[in-house]
Amino acid sequence: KNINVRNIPNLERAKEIKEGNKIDYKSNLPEEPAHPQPVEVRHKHHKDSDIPGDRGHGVIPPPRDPDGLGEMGKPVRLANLTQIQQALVKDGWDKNAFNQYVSDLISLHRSLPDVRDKECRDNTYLDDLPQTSVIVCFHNEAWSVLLRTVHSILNRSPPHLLKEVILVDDFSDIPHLSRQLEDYITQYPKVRVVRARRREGLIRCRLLGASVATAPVLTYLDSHCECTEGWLEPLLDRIARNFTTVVCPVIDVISDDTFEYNFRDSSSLNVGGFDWNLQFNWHGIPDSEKKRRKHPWEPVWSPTMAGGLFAIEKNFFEKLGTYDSGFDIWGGENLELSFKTWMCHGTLEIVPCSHVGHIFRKRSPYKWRSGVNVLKRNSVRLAEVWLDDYAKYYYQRIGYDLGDFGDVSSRKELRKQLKCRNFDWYLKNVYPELFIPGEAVASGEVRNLGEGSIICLDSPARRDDLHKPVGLYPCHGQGGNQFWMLSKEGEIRRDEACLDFAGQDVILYPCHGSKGNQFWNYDPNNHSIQHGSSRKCLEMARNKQQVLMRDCTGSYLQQWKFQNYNPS
Ligand code: LR7
Ligand code: MN
Repeated sequence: KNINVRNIPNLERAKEIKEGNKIDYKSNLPEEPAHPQPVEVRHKHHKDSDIPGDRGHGVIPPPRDPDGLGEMGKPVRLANLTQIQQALVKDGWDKNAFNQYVSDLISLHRSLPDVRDKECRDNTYLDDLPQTSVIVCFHNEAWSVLLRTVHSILNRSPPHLLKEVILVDDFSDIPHLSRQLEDYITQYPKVRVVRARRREGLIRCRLLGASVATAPVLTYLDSHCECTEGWLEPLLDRIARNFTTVVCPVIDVISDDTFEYNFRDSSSLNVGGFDWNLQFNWHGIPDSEKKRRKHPWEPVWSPTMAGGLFAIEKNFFEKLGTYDSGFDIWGGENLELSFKTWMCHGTLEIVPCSHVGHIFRKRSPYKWRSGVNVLKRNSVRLAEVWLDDYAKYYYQRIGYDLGDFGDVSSRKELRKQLKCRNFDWYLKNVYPELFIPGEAVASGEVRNLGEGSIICLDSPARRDDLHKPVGLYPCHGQGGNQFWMLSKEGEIRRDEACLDFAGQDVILYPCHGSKGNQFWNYDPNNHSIQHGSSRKCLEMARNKQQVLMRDCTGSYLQQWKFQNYNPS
């Protein structure tokens, strides 16, 4: 029987797949890639009770040397490497964007310290917690990193709560992830491998995992994580109390270089946000949340999730329409699920008693798709469906060039059927801290009128880019790093970064909202940008490379033009 994949909602489709109906994937390729068809790898089956060890999930882990490399999450620093070793280190970095050579030296079963707040250990969770399927998607992940993820799940999850670990291979093409992986996991009856038949990207891979999962709760992890003691119970407890709660662990940092495990203690906890490039970012806990909670170890409401590490009740996930399966490769799905959770009557929380480490990388090591801006396409789909009128602030950032983003009518229909609240409600009630560009007095590029009027203020403004002098670059008209806003409060800002002058360079600094060094006065008639406290004017250096602060003279080098100026 041929099924028209386009018309089957994700759920139904998953059922069809399970019931063994063949979907002719190639000849019926939908415009919007449908829920993919899995190939399940069969392996010989043990009964759980036959095998001791690994906390009852499989064979006994090899004896651990307490002084072994990386044990207790300690950093591994190598010295005096031979030339061959150095070449191997470099190769590991090139292939993975982390130090695979170091990872390979560390036990797959390494120990981690238990640094949860004391209350987390004493905390009594419900007796009848639901079971979970842990789903780990991977594309060309390093062996030791992937298997350490798996063992940290097996070693540190209560057996009665862990139904299965589903490894979803997103069409990897490195050999160890095929036969060797299958052979290896036969020792662990709870671990299954499912393979995508073509490169799906992480979003459809997760849907593939969900379609074969058998437990009532889905727990997703990236393929380079390590779970700490007691990570699972507090997550499942929140869902058991309210199935519309979506929960994230605290994400600790595993160093990409030394594999040191760095705990984030509950006093420095962050929640998730986003900016108008529709990029996820972290924030301190807002005051309203500090007040609502009585203890630092209590769950925190979070406007968004990072995306990779969370647990959700399977039926609730399905009710929310899972993910937009038109999202390709990477990105956007975390905001989609976050917005949906809040707007469609759920709650999104970070649970301080649950800690899972993740290797944060500085670049994406694998191939994306050629010829398309995948992230932009995903983000436009997201904006079209969920942002209502606020979509324009994202479009402003991409120069109103939406490109071909496919068909989103079924996603809009889903939103209507769920009777979700609108985005305005979300911003006002869930994320009131977010700066809304609509309230800006001026926006767009800031062009200097000296030296031929071709130079614009230009700086990246993400967290890691702050504290650096603001730059200049030929105006390109594409928004991005040349998009600035003048707020009613006199800040020149992009998202949470503000132009700040403390007597030396004009730098970008986190906006503090109390004027001072971040207060600027733009005069649309003589085009000057005068600094509040120093009374100096912003000037372009003659070399067109630097921004200076000088006494105000009215020279062309001190004249700037905001693209849009609309005081009201
Ligand atoms: O085509 C792909 N197929 C895959 O199976 C691309 C990726 N993947 C797998 C990959 O092997 C990994 O396990 O998907 C997972 C996520 O990919 P990463 O690790 O390259 O992503 P990331 O950690 O840089 O990105 C974060 O944002 C993504 C947005 O789509 C996902 O939501 C990731 O899960 C998410 N990671 C986290 O939330 C961990 C904390 C990072 C932060 C902040
Ligand atoms: Mn990751």
